[in-house]
This record gives sequence, structure tokens and C-alpha cells, in this order.
Amino acid sequence: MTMTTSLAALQAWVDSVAKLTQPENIHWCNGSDAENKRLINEMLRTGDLLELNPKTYPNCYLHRSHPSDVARVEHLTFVCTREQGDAGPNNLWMAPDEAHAKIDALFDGAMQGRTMYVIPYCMGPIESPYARLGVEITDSPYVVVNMRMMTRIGTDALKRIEREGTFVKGLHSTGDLDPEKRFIMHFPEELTIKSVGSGYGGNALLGKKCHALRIASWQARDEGWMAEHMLILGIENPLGEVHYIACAFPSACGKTNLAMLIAPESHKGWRVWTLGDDIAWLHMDEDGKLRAINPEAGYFGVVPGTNEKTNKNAFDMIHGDTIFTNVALTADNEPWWEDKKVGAPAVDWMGRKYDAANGPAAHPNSRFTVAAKRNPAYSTLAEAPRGVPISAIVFGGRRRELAPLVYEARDWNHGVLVGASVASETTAAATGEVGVVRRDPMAMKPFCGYNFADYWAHWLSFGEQSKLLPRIFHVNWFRQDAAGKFLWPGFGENLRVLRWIVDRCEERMGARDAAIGYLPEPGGIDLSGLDISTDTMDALLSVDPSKWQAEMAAVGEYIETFGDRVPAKLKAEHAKILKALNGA
Ligand code: GTP
Ligand code: SPV
Ligand code: MN
Repeated sequence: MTMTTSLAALQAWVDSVAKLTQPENIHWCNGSDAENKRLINEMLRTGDLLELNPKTYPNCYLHRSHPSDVARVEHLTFVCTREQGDAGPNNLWMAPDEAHAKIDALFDGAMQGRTMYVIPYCMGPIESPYARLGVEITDSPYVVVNMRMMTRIGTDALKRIEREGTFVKGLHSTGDLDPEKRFIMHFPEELTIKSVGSGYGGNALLGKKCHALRIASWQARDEGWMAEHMLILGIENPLGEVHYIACAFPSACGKTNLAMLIAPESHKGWRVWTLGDDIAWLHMDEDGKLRAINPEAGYFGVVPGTNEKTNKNAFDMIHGDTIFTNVALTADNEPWWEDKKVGAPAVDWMGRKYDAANGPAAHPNSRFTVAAKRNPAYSTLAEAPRGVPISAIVFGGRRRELAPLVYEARDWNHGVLVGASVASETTAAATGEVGVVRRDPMAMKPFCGYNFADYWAHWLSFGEQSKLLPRIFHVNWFRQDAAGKFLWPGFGENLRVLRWIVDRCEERMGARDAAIGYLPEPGGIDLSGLDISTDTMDALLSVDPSKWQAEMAAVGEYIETFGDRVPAKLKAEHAKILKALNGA
């Protein structure tokens, strides 16, 4: 083995991993085009990638993951802290020694006959003081080419790692894909991640959920910043003024779509700019404003539902330089998915001849991987080292009833309660039952690397530090009528709700004081050019006191499960809302 880094700690770790996993070759990734091309050609040869129609989808490939390996596996994801209480009831926990022993046994000899790739990466703009570094070791070339689009990998990252000396260690092996031998383990106290037995997305691209959320949230608590499951967008009005908004919605609940929104016809001169679609790191600046960077450089987005109408920006950008995972194919070798609106499936996501009796042609959690710069709405401020100042934080969930289209928290502390109360119907982004409401505080249930009670205390601590914090809102695009039809048209029309949010931040819009917070007054949301009845709007903005009493009782019980560590301030906010509801 040749010495390939001047950082002894990195070299020693790579050597020790090689000793354990016994790869045939070791390759340090420099991130170049040539390297990428070589890996793609190799995967075309092994069948890990299939080339898509080069005329209509140039530089696009299909990857089919193992049918048992198509989503995050929360029941196999562990946070391994010395004290179990530090991981909290929101995480599965294992003692670090036991976890290392268990997973190292699975890594033993796991890379025999394979190449071990060493991927130095940077989360965040390479010159950003807020960026953080990591090295992922993997035996999957699919992981390398995905990490190359999703993060900033290679020589520049390695230089910064060598300069700073600190980096998150991520070890990944696809293993034999036996679900019995699959674990995603986090050791926040050691800045270490170990993942085995899955080649899929959030389980294998360790810079994303494992590093940028679970490990980073732990570091952020210690260091006074926040790592959140949030998109970042800029909304520009016809005068050219831009406000930046960060939104936390659970997986497959509309972050990518909102981040790339195209204004409806009726809204000439309005634009949305994308800074990020999944993760935001928030820091308070000298003035007391929260600033956000997107630690990622690409999108790993849900494919089904993407079309010219719902998300034209995404639809256009995934017509080139894209890796598709688990979509179907047309007879012309183009990718196909449910609600694409053009073409027809010939071969399903498992490679079988398409038969409607087998279910959807594309897997409901099929994904595209694409560089952010291909997005027509890409904001170059995504590369600004200090990020952008955030005017509003928006929480949301998928709730067929109860939660109104939009409401605003009274203040920061109430907003923390609103975030802690987020619940949403489960989706295909994680294995398990789909469509059951579960509590998903701040959309971080699967991603917070420490005890939620401590996390809420951390959120509340910001309220004591500044008077210039963003206002906090809650939205719900997914309210349905009795027949199961969405009441709100969603997608581009969501701009109307963003406008109300910005107007509230600018204090140029009144609101109705409902017990749960502030709601739009009649006419508060601009409905020009939209065919929606007054009855529907009333339903969308209704707050049913008895249902909300039951909801807040459930929130109270949930918070109680975190015991003595729950901050008194959060309980006080909860008591205030219950009281207001009882008086309503
Ligand atoms: P992750 O990548 O898993 O974190 O998901 P995400 O939050 O980025 O969700 P995404 O934008 O990919 O949307 C998931 C699904 O919700 C897709 O099928 C979308 O078509 C659908 N969706 C997004 N926005 C809306 C909306 O405003 N209304 C409705 N009805 N559906 C939406
Ligand atoms: C999510 O599930 O929230 C995702 C996809 O964004 S994954 O990268 O698999 O976590
Ligand atoms: Mn996500």
C-alpha cells in the first residue's frame, strides 16, 4: 500500500480498515471526470448500471438495487453513545463496544476480491467556515459516483481534511445484502459511522443522513448550531426582493418539489430559487440572524410524481447526467415512473416485463441522483460560504385531516412546540407500513443523533440569544376531503402560501388569532387565477377545537415519554395551547 495522505490519522484508519475488510485493491478517489467515467464503464460492464436512451437521456443510467434494499431501514439504524439516555427514546441504541464488535464481525473479509474506495468529501462549500469534512470508505462504485454528485469529493476535500485534521469516518460495505446482516450504526462521540448490508441511498451515501444529520446534529448541539432536515429556497417578488425560507417536512412530503417551485401563471414576476432540497445547517451570525448553508451539492429525489406540471425544473434536469435507481423502462429504453405522463412502461423496476398485476412499474421510493447545478432554478448562493439569512422556518407534514393549510406560531418558543408536534403519514422512503400517522418532530425522527428532549432544549436555547430569529410556521399540502381527494392543488400553487408567510414576516399582513396560532384572514391568501371554492378554503383553514384538543393531548403524552429531560419551557408552551383550546 502506498502512502496517499499526509494525515497520519487518516492513513492509519484506512490501513486498519483494509486489514479488516481485505480488499483486492485500494483506490483513493480524486473526483475527476476521468475517474467517474472509468467507474461508470466498469459498472456498465458488471451490469450495476444500464445505459438509458442516449438521444433523449444523454449520460443517464439506471441502477436496480436488490428488491429487499430499496429504502432506509430505521429498525436497523442505531445511535451508539456511551450513555443510552444520550441517544434517547427516539433512537435505537446499542453500547459502543457491543456495536463495534457486532458490525466489525460483518466487515471481516467483506471486501475480498473487491476494490475499496476511499472518498474524501466536504459537506458544504469548500471555502465555507460552516462546512464539515468526512471520508467514506466503501466497496461500492455506485456509492462513489453518487457521492460525487451529492457532495464535494476528491482532491480539494482531502487538502482541507489534511489541513484541519478532523473528519467523520464512514465505513460502508454492501456486504451480501442479507437483511439479517444489515446495520447502520452511528458513534457520535467517535465521529464514526459504520454501515453494512445495504447499497441504498440514505443507508449507503454516508455524507447524507448519517453524517449531515445524525452526526452533525450531535456536533451542532455541542457547538451551538443546528443540522436540520430542511430545504432552503429563495422567493423573489416582482420587485426583485428575495426572502430565504427553510422548510422541514418528513421524507417524501414535498421538500424537493417546494424547493424547485415554478410560480403559477397568475404570478408574473415571482420566482423561487433552490439552495437545497433536503438538509440545512443553520448558524447564528454576529447580528443574531440565522444563516443557512446546504451541505449537499446534489439531489437524491423521489422520482414518482415528477412531471412537467408538478415539477418542471426537476423533470427537465433529470433528462441528462442523472442516475436513476429503481425506475421502470419504456420500450425505447427511457426511464419511466408513475405519473410521468409520457410514455408507457415495458419493463418494471425489478427488470420484469411490465404487468400491472405486479404493482407500480417504478418503485414508490425510486430516486434520481443529479448535480444541483443542473437545476434551472439553482441559486449560486448555494455556494456562498456564509449561506443566506433565513426569514422563516416552516414545518409541515402529510395530514389528511386536522392540520390547516398554514398557521403561524406566536413566537420562537411556541414555534419549537409546533415543530415538536409535527406528525405525518409514513411514506415509502423507509421500509414499513405506509400511511400511518406517526410523530416526527421537526421531521427529524429518523435523523436526530441524540435525545429529542435535549434537542428541544437546544432549539429553545436560540430563543434566549436573539430577537432576530426567523418566524415559525406550519403548513399542510395534504388535507383531503371525505372521498380522499386533496383539497389544495399544491405544487406551484404553494407559492400563494409562501407569499402569506413572507408578508407575515414583513409585518404587512394581518392574521386571525386561533387557539393554535395565527391563521390567514379571509382573503389573506391571494387566490387570483385559482379555481377553488370558498367552502374548500374554509375547510383548508378550519381548526376543529375538539380534534385539536385530542391532538394536543396526544402531543403531551408523546412529550412525556421523554421524561425528566424535557425542558420545562416546552411543557409550559404545551400547557398554554391546551388552555387556549379549552377556552376556545
Ligand atoms: P425526501 O427526499 O424523502 O426527503 O422527500 P421530499 O420531502 O423531498 O419529498 P418530494 O418533494 O420528493 O415529494 C414526495 C412526494 O410528494 C412526490 O410524489 C410528490 O409528487 C408529492 N408532493 C410534493 N409536493 C406536493 C404537493 O404540494 N401536493 C401534493 N398533493 N403532493 C405533493
Ligand atoms: C429521505 O428519506 O428523507 C431521503 C432519502 O431524503 S435518503 O437519502 O434515503 O434518506
Ligand atoms: Mn430527506
